[in-house]
Amino acid sequence: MKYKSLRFRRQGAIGVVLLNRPAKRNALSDPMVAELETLFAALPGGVKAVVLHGAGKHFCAGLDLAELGDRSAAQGVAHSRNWHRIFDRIQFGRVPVVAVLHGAVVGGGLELACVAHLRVAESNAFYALPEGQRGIFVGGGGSVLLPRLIGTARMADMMFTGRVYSAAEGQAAGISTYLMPPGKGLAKGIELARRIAGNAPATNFALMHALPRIAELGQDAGLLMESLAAGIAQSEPEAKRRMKDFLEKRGPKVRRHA
Ligand code: 1HE
Repeated sequence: MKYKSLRFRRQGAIGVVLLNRPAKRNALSDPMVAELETLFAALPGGVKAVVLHGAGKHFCAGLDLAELGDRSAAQGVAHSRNWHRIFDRIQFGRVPVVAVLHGAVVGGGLELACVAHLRVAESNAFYALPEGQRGIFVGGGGSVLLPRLIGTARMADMMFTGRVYSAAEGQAAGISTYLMPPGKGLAKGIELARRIAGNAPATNFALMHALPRIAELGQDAGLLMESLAAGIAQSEPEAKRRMKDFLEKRGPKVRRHA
């Protein structure tokens, strides 16, 4: 499939998706968001994890402000709901997504990063929610997902004051969980995606679909749902094989990283 604002390539079981509108800092236009929907819906069956990154000096400048125009309240709601639907399909899709962040990760770009399942940041990344200064509000799921990563107080600060977080601050606050030197993020993202793609499918499914829901439940329902996910995963032949491999000294031990 040919895309105007995206590029897709395969590296074995890994799909690499590039936001490819560098002249506009990968700003998310309506057609580009629609392409994201098409691409994620059409992922080849053999793809088991995706790496998402941006072309040029920035990951993504957020909403394409040139399209904001003269929308009515109802049109604004519809636009936001369209992003929700598409971003939801990525978050609760078929395969885990590793976002590799560099340069500007702002507004809707940060919201897109939030739907990924893992975030690798290069040390030149920076995070902001300029919506606060532009007189608007987040509309791509940021108010739901970002507080889960960094807390409501930090998100409110970003919007109230225009505060920009550096990559190191973003790592400390919980936006990213890997911090790499400039230019090294993609290789790290692919390495992590390969590791994820090697997991048992039932484990990845539970991590994508059960864990975020369990985290929103009370203890009672949460523990029950955990038991259901655990029971299903351990009953899979794949889990039994992995357990047997360990007991028969073929499976990997847990090792501390050097
Ligand atoms: C854009 C956009 C954009 C760049 N929409 N065209 N997002 C923002 O408020 C962020 C606005 N952008 C910036 O602050 C800066 O562009 C960056 C820090 C991201 C990058 O700076 P820089 O110096 O590398 O690039 P530039 O010179 O500012 O921009 C290069 C071109 O990209 C320029 O167009 P040109 O035709 O004059 O070359 C810019 O106009 C264009 N460009 N960002 C449209 N965002 C679901 S709700 C989500 C709500 C939001 O995301 S609001 C936050 C929007």
